[in-house]
Amino acid sequence: MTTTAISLLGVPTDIGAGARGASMGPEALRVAGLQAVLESHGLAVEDRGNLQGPGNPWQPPVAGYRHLPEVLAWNTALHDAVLAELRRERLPIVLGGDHCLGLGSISAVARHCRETGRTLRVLWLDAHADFNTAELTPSGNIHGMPVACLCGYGPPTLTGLGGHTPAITPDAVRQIGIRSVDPGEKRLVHEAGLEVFDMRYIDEMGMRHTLEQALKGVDDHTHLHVSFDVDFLDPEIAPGVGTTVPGGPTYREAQLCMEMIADTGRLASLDVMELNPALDVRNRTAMLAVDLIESLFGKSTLMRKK
Ligand code: 6HN
Ligand code: MN
Ligand code: MN
Ligand code: MN
Repeated sequence: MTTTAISLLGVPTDIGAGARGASMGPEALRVAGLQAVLESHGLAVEDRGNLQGPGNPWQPPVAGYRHLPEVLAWNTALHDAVLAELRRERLPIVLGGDHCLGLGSISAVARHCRETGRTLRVLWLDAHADFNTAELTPSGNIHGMPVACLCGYGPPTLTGLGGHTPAITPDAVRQIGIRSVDPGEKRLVHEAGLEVFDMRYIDEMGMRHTLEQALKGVDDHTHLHVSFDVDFLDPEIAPGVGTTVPGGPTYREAQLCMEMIADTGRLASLDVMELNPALDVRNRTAMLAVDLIESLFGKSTLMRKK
């Protein structure tokens, strides 16, 4: 059974990013018609508005972290908001905001899974592995660190956000679309045993096989969480992000990815991250994101017999 009561949670911050502007992401997704599109598929959607948190002081990193106290404040607020929605049996869609917010979102999802005896599967759709630590990061930007923090590599304030350290183990995660990993980060990804379907894998095996592998083992007890970093998409079709990397999935590949996730019927929470309207062209990337989210919630060209 899929939960169809949806809550939109806007988190207007770029506190973990290296470019300003993802703070405008929630509004751009609203302007692109996200709520109406979901409602057109019979889903009940409530927009909870935006969470609040500290402004972006735009400071250099301190001991390997940029804006650590502010990142903690935003993620604590998000953790609490996501957990509240899940406990009411609603499906939260987090409108980012930069990807440091994956930490608050997924630590709440992991906590809810522990409370309800579900198995968590996280699909991390991204150009980047987001598996840096203070020692490994080339930038100090915490949006490059959330998966590592969730797996217990990071400062105790962040790794313990959901009341349990680590929040998740690497075997809960499947990364898809990866094509930019820093040298030290690469070592840690291997050491941790993270399962990564990088672009080379997708090129060779195709998106269909990739998703079949990434979804293997998903069953009636699975809580499926999708963390969709919009820079997952090829920058030719999705220019509105701060950290573009060439060679991402095409429109058709991305659609198939979303449709195959929808087919599981297990999607129970979603992040839409890193959309940066300051870098977009006439809200095109936001509209593309909404189009793909529509597929994630079951839009398909023709009715399909199950
Ligand atoms: N994102 N690996 C780079 C860094 O600075 O750590 C880029 C991270 C990008 C993070 O897109 O969510
Ligand atoms: Mn639940
Ligand atoms: Mn990311
Ligand atoms: Mn990314």
